[in-house]
Amino acid sequence: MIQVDARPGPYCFEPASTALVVIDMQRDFLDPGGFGAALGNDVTPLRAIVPVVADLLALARHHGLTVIHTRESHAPDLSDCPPAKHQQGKPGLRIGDPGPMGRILIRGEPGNQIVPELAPLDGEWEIDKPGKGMFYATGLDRRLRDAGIETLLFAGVTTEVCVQTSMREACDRGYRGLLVEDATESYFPHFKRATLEMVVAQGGIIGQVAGLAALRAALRNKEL
Ligand code: TIU
Repeated sequence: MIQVDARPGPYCFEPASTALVVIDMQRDFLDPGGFGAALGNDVTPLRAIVPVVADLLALARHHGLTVIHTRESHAPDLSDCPPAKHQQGKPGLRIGDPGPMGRILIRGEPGNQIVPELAPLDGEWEIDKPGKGMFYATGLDRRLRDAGIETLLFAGVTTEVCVQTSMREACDRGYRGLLVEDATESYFPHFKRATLEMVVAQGGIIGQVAGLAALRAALRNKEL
């Protein structure tokens, strides 16, 4: 059993029953001209975590964890995008509209690809999700159960939207989650800080938090 020095207490997991979930590290959110920028955000802080997420991916791959990549995406005919979601955001910059990287948040468009530095490898799971949470309309719960996955390490963007939603959904379904705090980012630093506090408050009400260094140290101890 691996034991990570986490907050608010130790986080224990077995690599064989653990998946790393990298949420939505796609150009739509990280590159200028994408959905995140279209919403009025500075994408620079999100770009900055790419090397950390790459290191986390390398660590997970080295230790044989299941690796899952998600993309927030919709069908070209928007049949999986409810009007309420379509109307969110700034007027005139909607999901499905043409942008510099193709249609915004549409499956298969250049902007919908995971950034090349974090590209999925053969055999890793790629989950296209029409919601903010990774369980809604994806069939992921069944797949995780079939694979014997019980614990989930979370990384990606944005901390308070898709990452936190997915972590809460996971908690409700009986998975124990660890948020890797330097491998997640928000357009709003205070939202990230608040999310980390929310996760660990009340005895870890929806999961736990640790940095990549603590995770690495725990895995290294296992090898000694
Ligand atoms: N806008 C924002 O902060 N996030 C999203 O719309 N999607 C994700 O978090 N992936």
